[in-house]
Amino acid sequence: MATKKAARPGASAPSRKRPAQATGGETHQTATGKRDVMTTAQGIPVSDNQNSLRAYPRGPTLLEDFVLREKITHFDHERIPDRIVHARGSAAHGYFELTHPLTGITTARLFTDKGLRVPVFTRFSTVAGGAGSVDTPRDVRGFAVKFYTPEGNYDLVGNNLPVFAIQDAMKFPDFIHAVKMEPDRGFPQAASAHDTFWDFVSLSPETLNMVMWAMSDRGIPRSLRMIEGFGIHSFRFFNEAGDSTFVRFHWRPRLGLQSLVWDESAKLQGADNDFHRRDLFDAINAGQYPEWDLAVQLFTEDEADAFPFDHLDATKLIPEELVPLRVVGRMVLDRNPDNHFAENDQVAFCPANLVPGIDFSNDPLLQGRLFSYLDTQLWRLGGPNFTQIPVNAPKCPFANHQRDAHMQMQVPKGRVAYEPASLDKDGSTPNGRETPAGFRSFAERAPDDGRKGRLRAESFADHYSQPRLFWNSQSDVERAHIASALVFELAKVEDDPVRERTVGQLRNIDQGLAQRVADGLGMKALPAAEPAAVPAIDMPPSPALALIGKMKDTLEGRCIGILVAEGSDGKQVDAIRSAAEKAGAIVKIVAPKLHVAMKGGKPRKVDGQLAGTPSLVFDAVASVLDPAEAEKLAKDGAAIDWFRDAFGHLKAIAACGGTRQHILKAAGIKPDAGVVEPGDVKGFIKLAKTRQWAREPRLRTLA
Ligand code: HDE
Repeated sequence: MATKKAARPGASAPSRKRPAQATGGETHQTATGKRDVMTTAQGIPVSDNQNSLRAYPRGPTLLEDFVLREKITHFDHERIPDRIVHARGSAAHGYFELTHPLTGITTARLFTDKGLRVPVFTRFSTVAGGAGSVDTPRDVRGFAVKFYTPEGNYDLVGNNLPVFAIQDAMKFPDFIHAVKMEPDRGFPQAASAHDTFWDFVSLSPETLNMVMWAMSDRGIPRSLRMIEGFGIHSFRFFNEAGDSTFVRFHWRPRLGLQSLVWDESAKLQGADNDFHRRDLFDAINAGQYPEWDLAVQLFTEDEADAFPFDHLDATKLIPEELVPLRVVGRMVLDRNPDNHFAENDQVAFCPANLVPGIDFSNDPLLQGRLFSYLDTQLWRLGGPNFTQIPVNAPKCPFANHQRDAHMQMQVPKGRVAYEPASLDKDGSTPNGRETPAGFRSFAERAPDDGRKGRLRAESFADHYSQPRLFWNSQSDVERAHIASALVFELAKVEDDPVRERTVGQLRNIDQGLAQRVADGLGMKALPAAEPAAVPAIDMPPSPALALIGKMKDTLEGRCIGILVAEGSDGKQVDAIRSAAEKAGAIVKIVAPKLHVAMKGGKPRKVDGQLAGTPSLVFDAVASVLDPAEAEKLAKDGAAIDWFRDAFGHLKAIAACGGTRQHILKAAGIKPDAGVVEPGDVKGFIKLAKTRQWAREPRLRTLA
């Protein structure tokens, strides 16, 4: 039988370059591109990376093909277990700089050495979805910072909400099982709008404070650069004399807070799964480095005793009116990861990573976390040597007698891996007895009447006062969004008793809220209030808990889209672009085709094609169109949606005559005060800095 000739489709010519000669001890890292020929993991040059080894041209593949086997084997093992929570994340490198030292309060150099700059690695995440889920579901966002300090790694592993959903670590697996996809059907992914979540909530009133926060627009942030961060639990600082002060940590974004509106966040899940990840990456690439102030709330044990709640309860925040915030430093994120897996996936944060001068409090949720993170990382990263992975390794010297285990990357020398030891003649092994600056725990005095038991302190019993405080601190727009979010979520619940019980819980927070939600759901009567162990007390509203008040009227860090087509007035486009850029925005030109010739100009490449660049990805939009082109676009669904969505999502619009006459008309949009002429550049820039809240009641029914 005739055999076909051995063709090598797709094969590149074998490299003629000779592999660099390795001398003793030299390493060549193909992954870092240092070697100019491809090799196997054993360093053997590969002659053909396109074709496997065949017995003859159309014959079977040979088992001896170690190049193929190694390549496939490595690929087969590329995935490691997802984080059980916070699986989807986006991260960046940067630095923290101490501006206002806390001298006399803590010995931690991070907080005492004025001007000290330490590298940080920060990871933001959603909680419920898998690593491949979308960026904009309604969810809490993780905000975890690893400080590589001169005294070792300090991890502040927080969230973008100041309170948590449960009081005791014992309930964490239940809470997470309830929010994740339901186990029999495997959906919904990355969403709390389903029965098991609301079942748990309705039976566990301690969740309500966080649920109120999550139902607010803080649950759907516009950008990771525009979220706050909170350490949540109380920690302790202590000084040389051993005096202790409690501390709660807050990150405040320099760009102010900003959120999406619900319809926008839902549509973004289709338009751009990676909206937040891309936004962070692009901003850092463009040199727009996001920045946060780190502030602390400091209070003594006596002050804490006078709070109308227990600060050891992680479902409670400390109002800023009670304990003001004190800014201590700033964090700047100025470098994207080089490799998503090596850094974002392999980073291991742990609330137990503390430096001397900081200690835990007795918050029972925090105490459980101290166990969980290391435990899960041993499983996820395969053994205790994950601390040697570059993103996890301290940047200060470190030494101990820990040895061996999977994936040991170090080659410790000498006989001595223990202490005390007399065989360590040159004193080169670490000595754990002579470390006066070593980590010490705060010498807390145990109460005389303590008794062991599975207990929940009585001071943890009030579940309604703080959600009421939150509700009472919101503006009308925010209240409407919270009530509408509750209606949306509870409308997805199939089991009537779950829905009714939840509304019964809301009655304990605020009758008006419960009524609005019941009306939105079409309930004939308000369900009975759920029994409350302790009735809510009224606290004075706290403006700091509202979101809109923390938004900044600014274009800094925002993104403006300008729609153009053949024959658009290039001068007008440039005028808008330069004014927006001057105000700090990133501007992107969108057109039906990737190249357009504007009036008087040559064809130029635009930043996005209309159908693939919906107005969802912009904070405000403008259109500069030749009337004939506008007429054509009025028949294009993508163009109609561009304006319908921008208008519906309360964005400022600069629309030219052709756009108004043809596209806005086709979209059924009646221009309001948030729609200006593109010639009114000043007016547009001013409007573009905020959402057009006044438009909302005319557009949608809110609860
Ligand atoms: Fe976490 N949490 N958590 N958590 N958490 C994890 O650790 C856990 C809690 C937070 O970007 C896990 O390495 C328990 C509060 C963030 O890698 C796991 C309890 C807060 C991240 C874990 C809590 C957080 C995690 C999963 C209740 C805000 C992502 C993967 C006792 C203050 C870190 C991992 C990253 C991750 C356990 C409650 C924040 C399973 C048991 C409260 C930002 O160990």
